[in-house]
Amino acid sequence: MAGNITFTMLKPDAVEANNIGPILAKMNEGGFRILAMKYLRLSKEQAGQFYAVHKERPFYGELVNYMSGGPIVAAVLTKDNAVADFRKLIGATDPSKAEEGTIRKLFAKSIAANAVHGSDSDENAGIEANFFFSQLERF
Ligand code: 3AN
Repeated sequence: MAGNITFTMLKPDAVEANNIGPILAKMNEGGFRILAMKYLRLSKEQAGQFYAVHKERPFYGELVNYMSGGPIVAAVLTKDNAVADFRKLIGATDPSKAEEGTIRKLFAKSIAANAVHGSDSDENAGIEANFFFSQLERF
């Protein structure tokens, strides 16, 4: 059965462009409620740990530098069928391929600076939420 939480980050490009408010509004309009949220800057080590699954990919170094290069917003969101519905709401990884009206189509600058992260499975949603938040920080 599909789970009801997903994990997201508003990436450094979205924060820098002052798009935290508009992007959160899109998430709310898409039916997502916020269970936990924080504003922080990842160290290189933390970004490397978060993206460890991509260690072998050619863009790993760029991704780690990028994600530790400025503040982000990390959040746990809830909705029925959260993971799949959220990935539909954010659109394709490459914003030039993202559907009209999706968050990445509206706000992302490039495949690396693509405005938001969304978990790709229920299992990873749990792992990623636990990376940033303790049980006590969720409502
Ligand atoms: P998604 O975030 O859509 O699940 P993944 O898991 O394939 O995409 O990639 C994780 C992150 O790595 C992306 N959000 C993006 O920031 C970055 N990334 C993916 N592909 C590339 C690429 N070809 N060049 C640079 N960065 C990339």
